[in-house]
Amino acid sequence: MTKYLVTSALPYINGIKHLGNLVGSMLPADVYSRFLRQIGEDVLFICATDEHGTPAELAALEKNQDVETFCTEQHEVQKDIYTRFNLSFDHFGRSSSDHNLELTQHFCKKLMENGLIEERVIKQVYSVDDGRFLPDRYIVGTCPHCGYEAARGDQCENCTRVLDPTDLIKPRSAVSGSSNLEIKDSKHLFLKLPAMEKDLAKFIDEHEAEWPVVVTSIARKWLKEGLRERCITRDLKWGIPVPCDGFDGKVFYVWFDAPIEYIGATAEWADKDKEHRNWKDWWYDAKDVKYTEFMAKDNIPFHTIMFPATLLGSKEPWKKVDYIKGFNWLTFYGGKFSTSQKRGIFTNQALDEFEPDYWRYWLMANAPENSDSSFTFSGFASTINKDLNDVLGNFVNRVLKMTASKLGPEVPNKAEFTQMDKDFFKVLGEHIDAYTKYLKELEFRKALVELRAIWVEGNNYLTAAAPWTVIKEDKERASTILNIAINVIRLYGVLSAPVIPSTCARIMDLLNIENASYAWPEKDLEKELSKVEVGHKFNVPEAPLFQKVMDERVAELCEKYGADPE
Ligand code: B3M
Ligand code: ZN
Repeated sequence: MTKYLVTSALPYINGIKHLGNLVGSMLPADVYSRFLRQIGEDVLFICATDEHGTPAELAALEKNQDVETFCTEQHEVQKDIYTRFNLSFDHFGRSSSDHNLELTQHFCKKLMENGLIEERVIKQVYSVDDGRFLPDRYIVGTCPHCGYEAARGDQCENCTRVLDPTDLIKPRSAVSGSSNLEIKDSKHLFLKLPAMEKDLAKFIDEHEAEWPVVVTSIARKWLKEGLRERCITRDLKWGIPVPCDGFDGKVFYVWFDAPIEYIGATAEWADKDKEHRNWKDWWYDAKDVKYTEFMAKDNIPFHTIMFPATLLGSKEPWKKVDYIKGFNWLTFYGGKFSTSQKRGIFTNQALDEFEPDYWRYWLMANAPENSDSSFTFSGFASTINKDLNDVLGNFVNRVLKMTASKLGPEVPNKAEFTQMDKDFFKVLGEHIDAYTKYLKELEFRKALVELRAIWVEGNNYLTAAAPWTVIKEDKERASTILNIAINVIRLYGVLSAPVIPSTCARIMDLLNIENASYAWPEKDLEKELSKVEVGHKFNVPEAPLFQKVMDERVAELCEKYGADPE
């Protein structure tokens, strides 16, 4: 049997992520993992915080914390947010784990043995007052092209020109502001990507037909522009030490060790139950594993070129990715989410405003799959009101309340199904097939169109069958209709669970089903729709499943989160 390994790009530790980060990796990976579990597959869903590198060091400095304490704290902060979003990771690890250290050093040794790493001496800027080397982007100065005074050593934000730190006029440290800078020689390791060009091209070729265009086009672009040797070490204290002579005080580049943490986190997961779990089953010579990665487009080069180069270059049988689901950007009113400018909505704020399922539904229905998509509060409100409230929420509420008031709070009797019922089962079945197919293909927007259609069909059936009128003359027929409708509610609870799991748990509570099974529906819908049996007691809803988001609320939110109302 195939086993499914699912990883989401690792959220960086330096701060709380915004909604775009969530929809670009972790959330769709969760929807997919939940779906796979519901169809009965063996799934391992892995994520972790990405903790090394200069941004982590500087964020710690800003908070007056040592970087380890900072990372430990921030890991918990992020983990808590993802738990509240109902992300069902099998393990949420840390790239600063011992396993990652061991594995990263292992890969470095293997690459060296295979002649794929070379040492070079390069010139680095050293800040005497900070007592540290400074990466290009932490050297600021005046742009020689436009005169902007806070240009960074890698690029001028004002005129967008790419710069070299030595281009800057009056260069100074972005950490302390000190201009006491020196250029020093420093020895580093370079990964010889050009030597692996053929293998990498072959790897991309093998997947070209299957992977999304956003993924293959970015990989192709890198290959076409010609691969260069890449420096995989840094003059930093915080990170994984380089296990080579003469490299004291140097660590691996964060992008070298971060993807290895997918393996490291799997080992952390296995440690929790050593008797039954073996991380190598998922990663080493693991021919029965189908491995899917989720990420936003800026991470694609590292996952199509850099990480495969590490794995291929080891010449060991490491599991390589089978499918990459890449995402475009989610924008905030067409512009960038920005922490510093307080534009956009961050994951912790999102949870303060609405239940997680409101976000999960909107984000998946509008996932930036084939192009960027834009978040607006009015668009959000309209989706919540129309889809969740008017369609799904209303169906559940109407059926349970009507049944309780007309026939009592038990599932009513059913007689023979009519042609109308059978026609309903048929369309429902068609939409379920399409929904299932799109989820398997990771076409989330299309899947959500089908999910909504599944909910709409229930409402259409109810309107056409009109049990509230029928009951006046034919109680038996009205009972049958409501029996079907209650069973449809359970079916919705199962089908919607990958996307809106807490709502589905509430649906199962309303139906008074203990330890509900979320097993994906069988082909035979008539059988599926008789699972809530005649006479079963259900609970009458006290409040609707969803609350509408009104215009005044939209205006408030726009004000609060720096949106320009349309
Ligand atoms: N941490 C994503 C980012 O911060 C990066 C992903 C690593 S995946 C191995 O842009
Ligand atoms: Zn400039």
